[in-house]
Amino acid sequence: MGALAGLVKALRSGSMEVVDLTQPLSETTPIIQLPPPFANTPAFQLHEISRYDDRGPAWYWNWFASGEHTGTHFDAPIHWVSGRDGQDVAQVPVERLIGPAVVIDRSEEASRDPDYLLSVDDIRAFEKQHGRLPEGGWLLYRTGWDARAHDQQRFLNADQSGPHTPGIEPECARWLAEEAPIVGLGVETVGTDAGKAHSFEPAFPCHQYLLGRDKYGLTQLANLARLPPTGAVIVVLPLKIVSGSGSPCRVLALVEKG
Ligand code: 23J
Ligand code: MN
Repeated sequence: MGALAGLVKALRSGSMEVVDLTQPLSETTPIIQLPPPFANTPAFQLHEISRYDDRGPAWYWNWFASGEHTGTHFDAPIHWVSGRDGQDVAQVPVERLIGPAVVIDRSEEASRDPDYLLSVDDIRAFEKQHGRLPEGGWLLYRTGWDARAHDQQRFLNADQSGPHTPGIEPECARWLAEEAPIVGLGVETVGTDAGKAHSFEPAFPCHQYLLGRDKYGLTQLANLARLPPTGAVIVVLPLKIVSGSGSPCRVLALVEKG
């Protein structure tokens, strides 16, 4: 049996399941808030064109407005100055949008410390137990932050000193970009970088290092708790926005049931 026939059989028999890693996209989807003097992105907006009425008696349709970096979304290399000569979202090779995923779970640590940062040692410890990070694959970082995604205030978790959300140490971001065989990093938070990453050296190290190395970011993921530490395959589907720096995207995971 060929691989695709096997896939179809597994999906039909239920021995393989499709998990939606996408958060719902609406006016209330949380968006990042940058401090002055920086410009901010608008929230997602849906505008009705007609709904079986005088404007269109037999059809319902809308138009929408949205920032590229809204909700579950994809960061293309060109999003950051370190990747300014790199791919825009329409230029990303599709082979790199489907691949193996591993899940590192630090939800307990992040519930105790919202500024928790993942280190290279953490990844080495994971690799000792589960094998090396996957070639051409994705590291998905579970922090439990998906439980806050319906509430902008709790999701951004900001006080006078700025946002407090878990992330990745600068050295770990460098290591993931330069030494790990992955193509991308996925997180549950509003961006791939920690809330405090504006004060890191370099600032926003996940953006700086990964996008500067032709790697990708994936944010505001849902349902990572339903994935095994290794063995899932994800399909990442940003819109093909010509010259786009990123895009809201649908992310699906294929998981074999044990
Ligand atoms: C613009 C500036 C800073 C950041 C971001 C966007 C993101 O997190 C993003 O969505 O790419 S940190
Ligand atoms: Mn982004």
